[in-house]
Amino acid sequence: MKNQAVVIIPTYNEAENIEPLVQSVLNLRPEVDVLVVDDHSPDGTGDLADRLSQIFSGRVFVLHRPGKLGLGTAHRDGFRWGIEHGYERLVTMDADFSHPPEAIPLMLEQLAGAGMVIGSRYVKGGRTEGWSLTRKLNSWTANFLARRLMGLKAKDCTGAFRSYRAEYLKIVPLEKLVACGYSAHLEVLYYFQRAGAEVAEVPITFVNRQEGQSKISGREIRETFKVLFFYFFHRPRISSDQSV
Ligand SMILES: Nc1nc2c(ncn2[C@@H]2O[C@H](COP(=O)(O)OP(=O)(O)O)[C@@H](O)[C@H]2O)c(=O)[nH]1
Ligand SMILES: [Mg+2]
Repeated sequence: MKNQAVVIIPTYNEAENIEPLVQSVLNLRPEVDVLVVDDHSPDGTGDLADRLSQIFSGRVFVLHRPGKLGLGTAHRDGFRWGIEHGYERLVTMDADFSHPPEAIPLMLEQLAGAGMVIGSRYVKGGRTEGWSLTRKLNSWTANFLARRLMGLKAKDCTGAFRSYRAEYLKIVPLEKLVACGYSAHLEVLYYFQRAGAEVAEVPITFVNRQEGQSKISGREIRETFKVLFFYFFHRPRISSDQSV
């Protein structure tokens, strides 16, 4: 029988991380597959992912995109691929081990009572390790503004470590999202909340990456402000075909 869950891992220059990460996800449970969404990484991550998909044929898949198109659109393409391929549960995680793979089984189990489960740094028991003060401040500010301007209620609105029930993703108008990058996580959460879908959070320890480099940039910060103000002024509604 086909596996029910797929872990979507967007990559851009993650050659040091991709093999050990995929291996640790596959070791978790036999019923979890992996989709790597690589944006033509100059360091050859896409080739490494292809090799993994040959070694672990039927459990590891690769989506190659022509260039760096953003983390938000990588998740979106991963969602579409996962839904088309009939997975019932989808997980998104970063490739740099900041999101602990061992949290995935609980995040999948908790989907029994929720449409989305966030691997959360900001609920009791969750934390970050190895972040600079500036990085902490940026994250705190983005979460604060997301609650104030978009009305979001989760404790960790900005994190990308999440599990979803596939049927709930129809709540989100994927083609209409404003962001290409990181702030698409805010938009997805907005639509879940607006539809009244249950969002749960489980605590994680987020460890700053040991290998490779962060891709966060001034452009991402500017895009986050664009998203925050767009939703503050427009408060997009959900249409009836988006309800679950
Ligand atoms: N496919 C794809 N992946 C991306 C892109 N930008 C970032 N990523 C991946 O998204 C994840 C988070 O990026 P990272 O640099 O760790 O961000 P940080 O943790 O916020 O510093 C990592 O797996 C990156 O390789 C992109 O444009 N395309
Ligand atoms: Mg990271």
